[in-house]
Amino acid sequence: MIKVPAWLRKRLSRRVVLGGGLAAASGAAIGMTGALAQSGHASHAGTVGAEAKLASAHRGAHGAMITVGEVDEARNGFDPTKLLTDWDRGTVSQLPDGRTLRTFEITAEDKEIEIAPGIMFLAWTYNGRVPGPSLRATEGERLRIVFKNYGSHPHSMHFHGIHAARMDGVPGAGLVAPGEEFVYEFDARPFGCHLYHCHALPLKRHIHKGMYGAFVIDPDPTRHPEYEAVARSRLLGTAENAEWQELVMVMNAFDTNFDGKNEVYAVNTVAHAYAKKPIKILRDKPVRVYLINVIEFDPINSFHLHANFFEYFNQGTTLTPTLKTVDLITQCQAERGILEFHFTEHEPGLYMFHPHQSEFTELGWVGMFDVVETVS
Ligand SMILES: [Cu+2]
Repeated sequence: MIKVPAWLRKRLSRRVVLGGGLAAASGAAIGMTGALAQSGHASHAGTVGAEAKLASAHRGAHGAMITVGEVDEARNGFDPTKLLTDWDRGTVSQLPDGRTLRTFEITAEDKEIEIAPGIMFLAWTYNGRVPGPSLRATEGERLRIVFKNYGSHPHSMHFHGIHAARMDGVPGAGLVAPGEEFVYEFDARPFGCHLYHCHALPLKRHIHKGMYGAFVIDPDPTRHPEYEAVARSRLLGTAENAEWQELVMVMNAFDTNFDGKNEVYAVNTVAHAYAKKPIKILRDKPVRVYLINVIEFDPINSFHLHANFFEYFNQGTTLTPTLKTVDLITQCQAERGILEFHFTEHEPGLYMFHPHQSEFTELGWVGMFDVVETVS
């Protein structure tokens, strides 16, 4: 196999993506995949074989409709694989009445990010990443979010949760001018899989520029005696929770030419990230996905899991499933929920997940679970 030097690999990959289109790049893609596999360029050496297999599978399944080349994760400052499990738990202290006060510090910043190989997007970010940090708290805590706007436009943080009108993060109630600061404070409730986003106007522009993130409130088991075991399994830090493989997936999209339509779709921003680097799943451990849809311009998004079915907790606000034994759910903007499934009885291998809007898949939103035997 011919070894392609790194500089040429980079130039080639960008040229084919930008100039030739994805389908026309199939020949180059085959060559590139070989080069990547041989050079061990992937950050996880163990996934190289899986990537090569996957690239091959994709050429068959989607006619090479997959991005070619790599996104510079170091320059972006975030790695889609790490985003899956990267929870921001803030800092914790105790209030005089004994309750827990959890404090998060968030800044708004303008930042150019790479959303597909060679495709840059001038984003507005929370803490320099898209999606913003995945905030995680426990039901009943007092939350304090210190928000500083270092961006070039007014921004806010509007939380999907229960709070006072003056904490709503809308114009007149927590909209923050550039260089200013605001402190949002409210109780963490109800438990569930929520989100926060900027509520400055025009709303669809501020959201789609990258100003959104997961906001998960774990149930307090002592408040749910009838489902205490389930609540404990949802509570980060417990032994019961450690039995699960939890992933946060924010379905997003980008209008790169300001025509009111999206050109690139993804989970956690980078097109085809989890198709190229499948998500490792230990076969014996159940999986819980916190799934949030924030795409603008398209009225609906969906999540379909191949070769398996799952239970679904709409908005995560119940401890019993709201849908049982489904392999597809739909979400409109800001809709979200929790998926629970397992591969215990499956043979190891690559299991695909994607929306059932095929166009979204071809434009970046498709991934793979790499189910492996549990390593003892
Ligand atoms: Cu904004």
